Amino acid sequence: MADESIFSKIIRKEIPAEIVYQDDLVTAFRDIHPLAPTHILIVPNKEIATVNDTTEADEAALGRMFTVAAKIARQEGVAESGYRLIVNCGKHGGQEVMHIHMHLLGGKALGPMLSRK
Ligand code: DGP
Repeated sequence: MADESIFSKIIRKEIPAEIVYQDDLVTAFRDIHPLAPTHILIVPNKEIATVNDTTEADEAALGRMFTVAAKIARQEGVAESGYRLIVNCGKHGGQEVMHIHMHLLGGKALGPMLSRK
């Protein structure tokens, strides 16, 4: 598949990534350009391009992304100090990879969600 996402190749372990969790619905791996001490991407195993492309059939995987986020936050030792979950969508959302992914960021105080500058 020529237009398959890079994340699908990571899920199938065809290209390297530090996978921290995988089950039948989702995969989580460390971001290649971390923006915080903990920066992990949680993705559905099924390739869904953006939040706009989700359907009710995807709810199990999308819900699993949250419970896995909580599990990984505990695993990484950031559950108590807190962390941020971000899902970018489309051009104005700053989405670069067209395969839905949840960023889990933590390990330092992240500051305000958006700059007012
Ligand atoms: P976004 O801007 O929300 O689409 O974030 C895409 C993120 O994906 C970005 O933080 C960098 C990360 N990323 C892109 N390509 C790769 C890759 O090949 N491996 C890993 N581990 N992360 C990647």
